[in-house]
Amino acid sequence: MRVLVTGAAGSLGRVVTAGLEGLGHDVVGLDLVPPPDGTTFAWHEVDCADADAIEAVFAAERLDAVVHLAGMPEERSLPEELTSHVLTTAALLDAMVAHDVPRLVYASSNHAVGRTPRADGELTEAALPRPDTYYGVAKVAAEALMRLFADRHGIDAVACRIGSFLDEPTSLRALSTWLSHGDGVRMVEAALTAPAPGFAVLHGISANTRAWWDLEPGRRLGYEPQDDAEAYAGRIEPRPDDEAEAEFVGGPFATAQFHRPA
Ligand code: 15L
Repeated sequence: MRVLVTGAAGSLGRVVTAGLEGLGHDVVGLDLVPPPDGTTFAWHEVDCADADAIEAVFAAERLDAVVHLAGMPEERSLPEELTSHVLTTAALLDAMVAHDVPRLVYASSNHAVGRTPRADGELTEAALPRPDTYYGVAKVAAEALMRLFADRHGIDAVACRIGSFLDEPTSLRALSTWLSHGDGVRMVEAALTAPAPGFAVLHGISANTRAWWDLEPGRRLGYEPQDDAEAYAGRIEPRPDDEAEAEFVGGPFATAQFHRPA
């Protein structure tokens, strides 16, 4: 597959581009910044929110799929969030329809449902939107766009509600929410290659012993995580925030200190 990866210079992007190349895909990178040293695949230095620039990339490349990882990873103002996550996704989806690119894999986030209380029990992919931040609001809206384009245009669109993509878990919460590098690649590969998923949601976490987010939606798409944060449990020091972070899906994004003006 020839796959456009947005946010290719980011922490997730670097791992995913290398992983997809290793799996035999032909990768095309896209980012606001130049390619990391040593990059050998095609690269476009483009702002994903610029629909004309995105259209030009699609006109220049023959693509089979898009992996959309670009976007600010934390909460900023509502307009910035909507630009970063919603307008970028819309620009890509429009170009996909115009150029017959049938599949989008999207780095959505647990923060789309981050205000869901842990006391509600296991988190399933059917959880209603319950964002914990404007970041989460924008992820919900991006997922809604994906669903619209799946229904209206037949695009296969997999929203990966990612937990904590880190080299290794660094907090008590991350023992539940960790997504390892290897599982991040496995997750994207499954979402790229699952037969006819339509619009689908999966939880982007590893096979963590302490996980309380349902792994079955991912398994139905062929995502079989191999790593377990428990291997690092002995290294995690308790922190005063642990209790508050355990209350909601979104952990620190859902705590009382995290309120921002729109
Ligand atoms: C995310 O979606 C964020 O981009 C990242 O900064 C972390 O907060 C992560 O979720 C998480 O929930 O650990």
